[in-house]
Amino acid sequence: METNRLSPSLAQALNDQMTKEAHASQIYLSYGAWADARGYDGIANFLFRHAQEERNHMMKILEYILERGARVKVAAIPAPGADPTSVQDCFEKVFKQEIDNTKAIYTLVKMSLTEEDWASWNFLQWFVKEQVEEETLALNLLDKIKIAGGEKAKDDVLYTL
Ligand code: OFO
Repeated sequence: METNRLSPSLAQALNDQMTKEAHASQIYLSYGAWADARGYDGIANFLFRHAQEERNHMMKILEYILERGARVKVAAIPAPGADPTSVQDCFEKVFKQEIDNTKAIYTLVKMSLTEEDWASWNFLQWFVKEQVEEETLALNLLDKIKIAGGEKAKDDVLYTL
């Protein structure tokens, strides 16, 4: 008897999304380490906490795949890429990362809709909502750095930030 409740393509796409969340976590870890090395403890702390959140997102997807009786395939996580060149660059990269992730979530939602897999569609709505929050958070960071002087922000202002 077939107990797998996910289509092979959706199971694969959800597994890929797990890797994307793990990748996002590594990216935020690397940015956090970069900020900490420059003495921006508050920014580093924010990025480390965000890294943990991305890992939680990965676990949420992993648990869902298992709940639906499909196979979890843990894949290699790509390296995070180059360090930011400034705090402004860091926040821009965070924003871009979240936009890319939103696109990936929307692709999954579309797949679940096409397949009429309403359980997956419902599960994915949590991520749709979460992405609105995360994009807003990233936009707020960009607003703050703009007020602080953007690329010209002085070290004491960045420290306070
Ligand atoms: Fe930054 O968000 Fe995960 O899904």
